[in-house]
Amino acid sequence: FGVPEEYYQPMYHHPEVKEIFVSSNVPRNGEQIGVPKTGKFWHADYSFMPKPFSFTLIYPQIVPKANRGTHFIDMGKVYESLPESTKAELEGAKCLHSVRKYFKVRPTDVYRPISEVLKEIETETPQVVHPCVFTHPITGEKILYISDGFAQTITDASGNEMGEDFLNDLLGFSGQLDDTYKHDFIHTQGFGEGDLLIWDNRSLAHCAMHTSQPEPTESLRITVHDDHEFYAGVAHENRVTA
Ligand code: 7UC
Ligand code: FE
Repeated sequence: FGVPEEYYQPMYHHPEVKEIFVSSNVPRNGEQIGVPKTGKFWHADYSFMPKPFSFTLIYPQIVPKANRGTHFIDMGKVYESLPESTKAELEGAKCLHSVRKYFKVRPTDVYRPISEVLKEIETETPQVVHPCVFTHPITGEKILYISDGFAQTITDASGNEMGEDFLNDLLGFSGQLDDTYKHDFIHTQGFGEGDLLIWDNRSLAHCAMHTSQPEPTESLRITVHDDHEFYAGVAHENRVTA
């Protein structure tokens, strides 16, 4: 599928294979492996990074009885369904992405001043800018590349902020603000033991299901870059420093 990229934070790494990202609430030999409750919000993996990856592969190891699955939204279909007037407004628009809203406090952050942690997030993962809409290099379809988890602000083609409402309206239209998860754009994909989930991280936004009652769950994840640019011109100076 492509070249694996290891997650930027070691606390997510599998102890033996660093390219594997572990989502788990099941200690092994009394030790936490990876991070519990990852990805429980709408996002596209690594959209807060200069070069997001093409595919995500998830291999569940311990499957909970309830809430087994992941919600998906095809953001290509969402773009296609937008009114022509909105498509016109999105022409040349850009979106800032950041991990700040869902950055997980690390065990080593305990007793650190929150201001210092926040500063570190901005230094290590400064906001990045991606086009609001890009063309999928393989399918040729246009993708609305925004998410509730990582999208911060949208600016129009002349660089003017388009306001919170514009972003929220787009997110609402896409189904990402529907907390019943029944929106027409939402597809919920279940999985069982032995399944391997593979998805296109360019066109699909996703949201992990996690039980509110703590049930044991563990899954392994690999993310890869394929032979194509994520979108034409990606990562040419798209890091934004304050
Ligand atoms: O802990 C998590 O939910 C991980 C998230 C902040 N990032 C996943 C990714 O690949 O973008
Ligand atoms: Fe994810």
